[in-house]
Amino acid sequence: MNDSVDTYVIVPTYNEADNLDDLLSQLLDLPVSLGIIVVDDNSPDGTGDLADKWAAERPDRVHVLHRPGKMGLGTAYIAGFKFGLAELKAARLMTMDADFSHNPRYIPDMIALSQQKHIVIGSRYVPGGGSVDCSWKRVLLSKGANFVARSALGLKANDTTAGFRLYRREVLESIPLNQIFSSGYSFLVEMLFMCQRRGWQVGEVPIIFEDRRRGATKISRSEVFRAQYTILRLFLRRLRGGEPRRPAEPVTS
Ligand SMILES: Nc1nc2c(ncn2[C@@H]2O[C@H](COP(=O)(O)OP(=O)(O)O)[C@@H](O)[C@H]2O)c(=O)[nH]1
Ligand SMILES: [Mg+2]
Repeated sequence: MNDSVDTYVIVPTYNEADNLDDLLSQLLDLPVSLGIIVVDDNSPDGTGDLADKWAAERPDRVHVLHRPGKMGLGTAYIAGFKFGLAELKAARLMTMDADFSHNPRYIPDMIALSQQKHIVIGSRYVPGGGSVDCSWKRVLLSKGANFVARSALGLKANDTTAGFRLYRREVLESIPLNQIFSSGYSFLVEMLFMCQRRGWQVGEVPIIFEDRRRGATKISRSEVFRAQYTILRLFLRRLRGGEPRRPAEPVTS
């Protein structure tokens, strides 16, 4: 472990062999020192082997978690959070897609804002943010999910479904990660719901979201269905007031 690294980026991968080399080299070239945790679900295209080569060359910076099969994006994030907190003693853990939808160039600004906010979202829906090259279906899906999450759950962030995030350590330590029921994409909404309920402060850095450069999306129709179920479940929990509600926490560094 490299003592000067206290921020780790979790990159969940399933068939991202065409993207991984470029992504890891861009991340390691950033003017901030970062570690990387690749969480690969035994990708048939060999992404896990590629990640192992990076870990062998840069053991101080690149870590790989291998899981036996495709188990969902949410559980991949959780595996990365647990490893980052327990084994790497991370002060901040970030999440991003491997497909360049989330451009590494925004990371320094996200880290800077984490001095004032507990959670930082790389956000499409704040001034200066947006999406390019995305199909209308994709934009509609994202905006629709975001609208529903905000109105049904009372989420205050502008971009509630973004997977490009930074969490300070104390945020992740406050969340019962084993109790999160979403295994897939709706994990993002569930996590934000729990964070907001605990009074953690959320900041947003504008990003331009680009459609993936290579490879195929893993969002399926059943995934969309499960996300609707998640929002319904959380909505009912909100009505029952089941989550602890705490006043806004100050940021202490
Ligand atoms: N480890 C793991 N990664 C996944 C899984 N599903 C998606 N991913 C990764 O999560 C990120 C987001 O998935 P992607 O297909 O780009 O979703 P989209 O951008 O919303 O279409 C990518 O880096 C995927 O490779 C999964 O089940 N396990
Ligand atoms: Mg993507």
